[in-house]
Parts: sequence; C-alpha cells; structure tokens
Amino acid sequence: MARREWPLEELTAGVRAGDRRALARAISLVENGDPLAYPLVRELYSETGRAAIVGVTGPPGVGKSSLVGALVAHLRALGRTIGVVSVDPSSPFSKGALLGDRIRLADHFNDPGVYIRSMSSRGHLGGVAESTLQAVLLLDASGKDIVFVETVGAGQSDVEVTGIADTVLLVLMPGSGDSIQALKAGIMEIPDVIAINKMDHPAAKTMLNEVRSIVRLAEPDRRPPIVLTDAVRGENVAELWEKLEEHRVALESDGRLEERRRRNLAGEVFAIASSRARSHLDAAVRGDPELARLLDAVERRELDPLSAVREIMEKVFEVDGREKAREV
Ligand SMILES: Nc1nc2c(ncn2[C@@H]2O[C@H](COP(=O)(O)OP(=O)(O)O)[C@@H](O)[C@H]2O)c(=O)[nH]1
Ligand SMILES: [Mg+2]
Repeated sequence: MARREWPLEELTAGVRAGDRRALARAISLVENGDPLAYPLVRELYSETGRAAIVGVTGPPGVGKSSLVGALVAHLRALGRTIGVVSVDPSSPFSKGALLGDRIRLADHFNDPGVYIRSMSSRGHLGGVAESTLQAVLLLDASGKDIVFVETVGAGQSDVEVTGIADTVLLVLMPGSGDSIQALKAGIMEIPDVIAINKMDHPAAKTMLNEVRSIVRLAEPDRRPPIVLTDAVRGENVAELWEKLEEHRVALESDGRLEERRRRNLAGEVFAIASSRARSHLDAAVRGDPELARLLDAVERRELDPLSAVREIMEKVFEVDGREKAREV
C-alpha cells in the first residue's frame, strides 16, 4: 500500500481538523512507537481534555464491542462525535467484525463523525498502555465529544488502561461468575456504571440480583447504577448512555472530575515511566556477561541478592542502589 509521507505540521493540522487519514496515520505512529509520534502529541496536548473519556471493560465475549457499537449508533443519532480505541486482542474491531449484527458498525467506518480503531497489543518500548493513552489524546485533540476505550478487564489484562477514563463502565453478562467473585473480593475496582448485557439470556434476572447484592455492600454514594442491555437489538442503550452521562455530570459539578483526571494522569505518567524503566533494564541486562557473573555469584552465595540489585541499579540507572534497596 503506497503511503503518503506527512510532514509533522500537516499531520498536526490534519488531526486537529479531524481528518480521518491524518488520524489513521497519527495513531499508527503512536502504535509503532515511531519517534514522530512524540512531537505530534506534545504539540496537540494543550488542546486535549475536552472529550469525555469512557472506559469499557469486562471479560471477553460479554459484548463490550457490540455495546460500544450500539452506543456509537445512539450517540450519532444525537449528533455527537465519537472516537473508539479498542485494546481487545480477542475480538478486534474491524470492518467486518460486527457485520451481521443489527448494529451495523461498518456503517460508521465511513462516517466522518466517528473514528474507530483497534490497537494491536504488540509491544514497543512503552507498551500498549502508552500507545493507548496517546491514541486517546489524539482523538480528544481531533475534537471528538466522546472517546470510548475498550479493554479486556477482570484480571485478564495486565495493562489497566481504564486509568485513562473519566467514567468506567463494567460490562458483564449472565454467567460472568468470576467477575462477580472478583467484584465481591474487591480485586476489581468498583466501576462507575455496570451493564449486564445479553439481557435476552434467561439467566439475566438472576445475574442482576447477584450484582445488586454485591453493589449493596459498597458505600451508598459509591453504588454504581446497573443497566440491563441487549447490544444486538440496541435495547436499553439510551438508558445506559443516560447513566454514563449522569456520572460525568456529577463528577463535573463538584470538582471530582479534575481530581480524578489528576490522579489518572499521574498514574499514567508513572506507569509509562515504570514500563520504560523496565524495558531499559531488560535491554541493558540481556546478554550482559557482567550480569551473568553477578547472578552466578548470587547463586554461589558469594554475593547477597540486594548487593546484586545495587550493582545493577548503579550500572543501568546510575542511581544509588543502596537507597532504593532500603525503600523497598
Ligand atoms: N444474545 C446476545 N448476544 C450478544 C449481545 N451482545 C453481544 N452479543 C454477541 O456476543 C458475542 C461477543 O460480542 P463482542 O461485542 O465481540 O464481545 P467483547 O469480547 O466483550 O467485545 C458476539 O457474537 C455478539 O454478537 C446481546 O445483547 N445479546
Ligand atoms: Mg471486543
């Protein structure tokens, strides 16, 4: 496929104008960890923060992509513009993926008010968390009103990308027993809104009761609304959007949105820095004969583990390994 080269200024202007080819190119740069992605996002960052970011998480197969598709259809009818970033290796959003469903997501691939993108989870230096954050920022800068970020949740993914979101929607379906247990055990953070999708399933009511009983364990002001949905027929999708919007309006009205965004951005910055530090460490020690010698010495009990850590920290990060060892 012949690819036109974009000068940086043209690409920046194209993203700003919401040009889909510019967006496609920009997100590819981000996804590939291309050095050009860095000045691009840096240039646009001051223009971000306007979009409502909705994280959509839940086990594979519950209907996250379908539900996002249904929400996109609903929101387009209301005249809102939408970006979708999907980090779901098990069911990538593609032109054909949801064809055949009543919600013809494929229609939206030609709609200038919608940009849908599946992110590959193949890693580069900063990993998938970094490219997802950058892609969301690009969609935000392109003027989209709402950006959905779909990730596989419930302990399935080691990247907690919902840390980007203003509002977190957990999608479950009848029979998502493991997720119920995870919620109950407090392993899963309480989401802002819960959708029990596939309400056409005979066990939907049982599931609703189970989820209700768990939600009741939370503080009254932390209890998320629960909505039964059918993503294929678009049932209760309007109600679901209402709950998502109500959550954001409530956050905005009392300053919690700023607080949450500050916490999220701090978390993202630290997560990306940690991931880079880890990659740097991996690259530095891979095949390093000196490290092999250190590890041999640890194994022979001639050098204790923390002394080995200290030597590695000094060598790789040029920091005092002793201080770090004490903090840990
Ligand atoms: N019966 C029924 N099937 C659904 C519903 N929503 C999604 N599905 C189907 O469930 C499967 C998985 O959906 P998908 O959106 O890819 O789930 P994801 O892995 O959570 O993104 C697909 O075959 C959908 O057509 C629903 O509300 N009812
Ligand atoms: Mg999916």
